[in-house]
Amino acid sequence: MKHTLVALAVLGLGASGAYAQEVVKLGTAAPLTGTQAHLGKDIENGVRLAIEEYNAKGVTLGGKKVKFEVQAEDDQADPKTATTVAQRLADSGVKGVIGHLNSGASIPASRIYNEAGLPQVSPASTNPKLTQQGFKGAFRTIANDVQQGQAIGRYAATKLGKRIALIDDRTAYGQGLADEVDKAVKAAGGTLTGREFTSDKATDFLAILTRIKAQNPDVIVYSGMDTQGGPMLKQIKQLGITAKFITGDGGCTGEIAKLAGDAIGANAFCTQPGLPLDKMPGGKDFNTRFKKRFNTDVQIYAPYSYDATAAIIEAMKAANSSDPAKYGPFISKVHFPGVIGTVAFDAKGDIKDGAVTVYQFKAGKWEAVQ
Ligand code: ABU
Repeated sequence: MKHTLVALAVLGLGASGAYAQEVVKLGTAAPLTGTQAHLGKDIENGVRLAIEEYNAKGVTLGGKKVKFEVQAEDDQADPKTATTVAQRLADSGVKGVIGHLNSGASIPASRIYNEAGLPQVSPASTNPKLTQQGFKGAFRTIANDVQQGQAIGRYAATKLGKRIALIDDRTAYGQGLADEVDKAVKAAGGTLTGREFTSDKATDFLAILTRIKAQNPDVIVYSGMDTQGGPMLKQIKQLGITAKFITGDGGCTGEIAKLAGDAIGANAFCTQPGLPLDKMPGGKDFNTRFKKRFNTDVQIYAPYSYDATAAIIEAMKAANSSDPAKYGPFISKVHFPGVIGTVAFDAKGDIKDGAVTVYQFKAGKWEAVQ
């Protein structure tokens, strides 16, 4: 039943007569509504662009021309909803999943994909646990938070100041990254003045920022998403705190600047696990095609979701099959020039040679500084 729904043979007319074209459905899941919808849509658009370009080039599997289609699901950045949409994707017979955005969604969903035998490639979830659970089908095209946490902690303690206050949003991403930053700050000779918590729904940070102000840190490290980071920067300014501010990829967006308004400046830094878009081998050309197709800028994750989709399709081509049981083992063997660089995975399913870039907010935008 599952297979007849998805591996639906449709009749088309080619130059030489009738041919059977098989529809291969891929799933993608991310927050498509709510405060993180701009990032979720970025992921979905990357998937759509990849699929449209593969369809235009033409892919033949098992002797049949295939047409890729996308089933996009909204997980609302919520762990429970993520498991519901993961089950829906598995039940509707998609052949692989690109997603989710949030580690707190990807990790619980990964259990369902694993049970269904469905490969999952996340373009954004950076909590190390995703690929440490022993699930053969779990991959990511973005460096993880061990690498990112080390970069933030080391940069903060060696370039921005020794006394560091940490805030995290208690999500799998926020807490996990903050734990890595904590270790890296200490390893680099810095001191934690305090560690505060908020949530990924909060808008008022005055109480925790007042406590942080009393600690007089050189740097505030915020481990969470841009929707909280923007208002937090405003409240940092409101309280007259002059500490430098650094955040990870969840806050390393144009959106945080929009939300912060004039409260963001050269005191603000962020990191992204990957190269800047214009330094990615395929970045400039990707940016042009993406803007032409969607009339919007890349937020952050679209190149990673484009390459995640490509990894699945390249594995299908290598296996000459869209059957997850047949092509799944080929994902770990892919090695191709993607937008982000060479796409190849280590034994756990993490992208090989993942880089981390540090940015500073200068002249109205994020500029790579390291
Ligand atoms: N990597 C930052 C945002 C996504 C996550 O939760 O991992």
